[in-house]
Order: sequence, then structure tokens, then C-alpha cells
Amino acid sequence: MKKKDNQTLISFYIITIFPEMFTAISNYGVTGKAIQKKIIDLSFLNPRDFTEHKYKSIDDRPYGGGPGMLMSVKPLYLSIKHAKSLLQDAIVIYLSPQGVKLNQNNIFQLIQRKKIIFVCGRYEGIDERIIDSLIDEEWSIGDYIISGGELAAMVMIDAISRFIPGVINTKKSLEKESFYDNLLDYPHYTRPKKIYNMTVPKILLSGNHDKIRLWRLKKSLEKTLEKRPDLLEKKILQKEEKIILNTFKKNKK
Ligand code: 4GS
Repeated sequence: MKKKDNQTLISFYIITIFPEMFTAISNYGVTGKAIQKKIIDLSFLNPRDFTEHKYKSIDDRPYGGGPGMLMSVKPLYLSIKHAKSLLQDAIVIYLSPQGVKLNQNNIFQLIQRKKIIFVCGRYEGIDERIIDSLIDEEWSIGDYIISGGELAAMVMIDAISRFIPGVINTKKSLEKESFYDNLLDYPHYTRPKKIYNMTVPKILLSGNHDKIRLWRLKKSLEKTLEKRPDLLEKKILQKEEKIILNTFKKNKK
């Protein structure tokens, strides 16, 4: 596979008051490599740099009272506007529990966007007028509350990056992973053959690749049926998979 030098495939602009948090993905592992190889590119804008007061306050009290604070409108608005001017035609994403829940299928759709601006909220969230005027899409990493959008943005960037050619080793290892085509992963084993009195399933040592493929498919289906039957409901089953699932049902009786 050929990739032109310095060809960035996806540019991310991140609006955050804590840009240092992103060293968690930029300095380590697969995402760190992708940045080094200039396959993805992270830039930051800090709403604090768009404040006018000497105390550089970036939070404010909610109208109508109640607990907690919100992010101040003006510095956030200005930083998003600035990001949009630097990254023309980018899509602006806000991370919040109100968003569409992420899964491997919609993450895959997101790699079509070559320019993404993430808005990371802190405190109780952001003023609704920012959502109405500047946010294109709202996404959620799950039904729970975290203390800032940064971790959610990192989860998204990591999951999106893995789909870009060249970020992880081969297309094959992507396809064989959990959730590819709505199936959980099959069990894995590595050396040695026997350790702490535990062995490796014999079939994996047989060298018979047809049998190994079938065993893995069976294990994937078995695990998915047991742990995530909801995934099987939305899956389009291949003939072979239908046959295997039917034998599971027969054996249960
Ligand atoms: C999520 C979530 C989240 C909401 C950030 C309250 C701080 C917090 N973001 N998926 N303000 N779940 N955000 O909990 O994306």
C-alpha cells in the first residue's frame, strides 16, 4: 500500500480547557504512532485563551438557579468559531449523554468525515444556544456521566483512527476483532502450550485452517448468543452461521 508523505487523512480540532489530557492518546500506542506518521492530526483551542477578564474565568452560573456551573458562552463560542475558520467545512461534534450512542457501525461512518471539531464540555455542560447555533452532531459514549467531554473525545478519536488504513497493522486484524459484523471475538491463546496446568484447545495446534476458522466462528457465535444476544438480533446471518446457531438450539433441548 502506498501513502503519500505528509498526507493527513483526518484532522481533529479539539476545544478543551484541558489539552494536556490528550497526551494519553498522542503519546502512546497505536494512536501515538498514527500522529507520528501524520495519518491523523490533533490541534487544540483552549476557551481560556478567548477570555477577556484578568481572572480568565471560563465558567458561569445557570439562569434559573440550581446546582453546578456551566461553561461561559463567549469564550466557548469564540473558540468554536475560530476552529471553524481554521478547519473549513469541518463537522462540529459535541460529546454528551444526549447524543447518539456510539457503536462500531456508526464509528465506521464517521471516518468519512475528514475534518472533525470536538467540543469538550465541563461542569454541568454548555449553554443550549451554542448547541443550537454551532453544533452539527451530538454523540455519546454511553449512558453514564463523566466529568468532562475530553475522555469521550479521546475514545472517539481512538476508535475512529483504528479504521484508517495504516493505523493498525492489517485490514484482517480489524475484521477479525470483536464487533466486526456484530459478533463478539473468539477466544485467543498464545505461547506456551501449557502453563499453570492450563492448556490450549487442541484444534488451534492442528494446523488445519478450515477447522480452525469454523471453531472460531462457533466460539464467536456461542459467546455472542450467551453474552450479547441483542447483537445477534441486528445481525444479517450467513447460511453457515444459521446452521451453527440451530445446532446450539437443538443441543439445548
Ligand atoms: C458524556 C458521555 C458525558 C456531561 C461532560 C456533563 C460534563 C459530561 N459525553 N458521552 N458535563 N456520556 N459528558 O457524560 O459523551
